[in-house]
Amino acid sequence: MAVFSAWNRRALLVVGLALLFVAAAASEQGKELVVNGGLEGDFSEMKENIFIPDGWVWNDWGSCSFNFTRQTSSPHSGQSCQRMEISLMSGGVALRQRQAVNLDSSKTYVLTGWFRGEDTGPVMMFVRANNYQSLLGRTFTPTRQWKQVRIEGKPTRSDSATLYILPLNPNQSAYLEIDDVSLMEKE
Ligand SMILES: [Ca+2]
Repeated sequence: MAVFSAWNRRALLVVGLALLFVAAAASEQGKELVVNGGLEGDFSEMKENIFIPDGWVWNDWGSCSFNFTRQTSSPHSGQSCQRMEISLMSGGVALRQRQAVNLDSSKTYVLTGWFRGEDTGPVMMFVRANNYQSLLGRTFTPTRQWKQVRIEGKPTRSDSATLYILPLNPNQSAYLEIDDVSLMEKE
């Protein structure tokens, strides 16, 4: 019995330590620059068939057809994520943060997001300066399962910049779902 309870205590300690490591991995240390990265709360109807939550807006250009909706079916976390349905003829559409942030080229940033989708083609997640130059980011191709994209690095220069998520060349009837977006300035 004494042996059993000693083993039990050790098992509890191991589980406790493992949970500590999980918690450390889940929350990167630093200053979060994304507003409502979880895409939670009320989604406002900004235009017909365009529902977007606080902190975010959209941009579109050229000739394309799309809608933005609140997806509540198995979001990556919380109650909701952002769904984009796109059929482009020419031009493009992006989800972006409403507010620009100031990036410092002497600091390291971690940009992460969770994505799933179909027929999106390559998607770019990046932080863009006012002159359209990308300061930090990369392209990736989502699958139908949630997958995290993580980029760590220093911006190419110090500037005010805005976070964009942009399908570069979606096929007809593409959809993209977005959740848990973060831009962390490391300490
Ligand atoms: Ca969420």
